[in-house]
Amino acid sequence: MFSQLCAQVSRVSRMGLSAKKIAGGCEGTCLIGLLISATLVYALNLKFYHSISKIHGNMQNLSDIIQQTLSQTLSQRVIWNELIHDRNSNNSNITLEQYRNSNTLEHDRNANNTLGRCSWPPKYLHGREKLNRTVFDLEDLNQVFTFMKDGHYKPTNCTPKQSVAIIVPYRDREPQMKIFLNNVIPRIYRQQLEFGIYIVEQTSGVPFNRGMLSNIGFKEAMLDMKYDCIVIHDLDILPEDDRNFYTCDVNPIHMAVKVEQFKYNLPYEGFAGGVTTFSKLQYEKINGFSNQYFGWGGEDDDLFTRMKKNDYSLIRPFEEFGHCGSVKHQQANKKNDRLKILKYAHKIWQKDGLNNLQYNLLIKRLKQLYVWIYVNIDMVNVRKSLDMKLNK
Ligand SMILES: *[C@@H]1O[C@H](CO)[C@@H](O)[C@H](O)[C@H]1NC(C)=O
Ligand SMILES: *[C@@H]1O[C@H](CO)[C@@H](O)[C@H](O)[C@H]1NC(C)=O
Ligand SMILES: *[C@@H]1O[C@H](CO)[C@@H](O)[C@H](O)[C@H]1NC(C)=O
Ligand SMILES: *[C@@H]1O[C@H](CO)[C@@H](O)[C@H](O)[C@H]1NC(C)=O
Ligand SMILES: CC(=O)N[C@H]1CO[C@H](CO)[C@@H](O)[C@@H]1O
Repeated sequence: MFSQLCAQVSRVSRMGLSAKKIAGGCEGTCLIGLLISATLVYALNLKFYHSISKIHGNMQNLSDIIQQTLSQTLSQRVIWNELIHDRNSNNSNITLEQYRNSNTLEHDRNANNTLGRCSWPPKYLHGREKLNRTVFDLEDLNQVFTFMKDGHYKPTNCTPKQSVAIIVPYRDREPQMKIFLNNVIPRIYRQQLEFGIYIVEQTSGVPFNRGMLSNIGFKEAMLDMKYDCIVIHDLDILPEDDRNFYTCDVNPIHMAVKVEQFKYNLPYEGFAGGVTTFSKLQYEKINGFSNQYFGWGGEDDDLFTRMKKNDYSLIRPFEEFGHCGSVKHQQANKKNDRLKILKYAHKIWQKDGLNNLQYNLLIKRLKQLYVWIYVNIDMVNVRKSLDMKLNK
């Protein structure tokens, strides 16, 4: 039954693609043919959705998704089919389950909203663009991004596909932060998503703890609103292409696939650093990041272990558009005990992470372009809890 449906999906997407090719040199009677094939594409989609809703009878009523499908223009349909097609082309053959869930996520959000959905994929994208590396004052950036308020933006004339919390672990990199804001904000804005930006800053003293700051950002963002999706975002690795969508799927998504500092390549298959997205549920299931990694590195490899333990795979659906610029700063000191802790990653993940997170929130302040969170982390205490777990 499932393979039958799979075949149907791929037939639909193939038809979508061929319809586009035909449209190129088409006039007169040919248009009638085109109309017929368009109707066929819709009919097949309709049948497809109906089959799914029959299988998952106890899931949501999909009828308004079908309505939405029907009301989209043919050209949008074709683009969407291409997108699905792209995802399939390389490693990830999108499963029915994935396809269904990415729709129901939208469905839930929009259950009783009177605004129409924002078009998806978004209409006014720029594609790949070099980073804007000029450092502007925050006051100037405030004047540019007047649509931002309290570190938050929501499209006003349509319902966004998802609401996304961008979490940025931070310490002592002010110029990079300004470049970050000036590049990331317009790209997410063009994707017509609802988003909040959280700059989570650690006080000076003990070594930087990217994992723990991410967990804190997650907790604090979810206190503000029920975000669908959380993006853990390095300050110095910035997407150069707005077709790399800041969204979540049924698996965590790795966005920083082709990073400038690695000559626009993936350094290794399990690389989970840079920019990674999780649904709220996924982040909670893997128990967030480990809190134990102080100093450079380790936490992202540990994260990969957590995903595998929960049968998630880290997917790269927008790999083709995954170019990211690196914004240089001084090299961090890479000497620490991360390798020792990594050995225990598979043993302690359930006891160390979101569920034993303790921090001292000093400041949480809404600025125009971001929410500033300033925290103190007590390294001795955090490590104590690790010792107890290892000795058990
Ligand atoms: C689904 O919703 C439509 C329109 O709201 C309604 O007509 C239909 O009866 C619903 N179907 C189910 C199975 O609830
Ligand atoms: C995708 O899945 C279909 C149906 O299961 C299978 O026939 C096909 O070979 C798969 N394609 C790839 C690239 O894995
Ligand atoms: C949907 O509408 C109902 C009734 O107007 C309201 O109580 C509920 O909060 C709304 N749900 C969402 C998710 O906005
Ligand atoms: C760089 O950013 C500033 C501020 O957003 C903008 O005014 C300017 O046009 C950008 N420069 C380029 C070359 O895009
Ligand atoms: C992003 C990426 O690796 N895309 C590749 C997917 O597979 C096709 C065909 O094998 C390649 O041409 C793409 O470069």
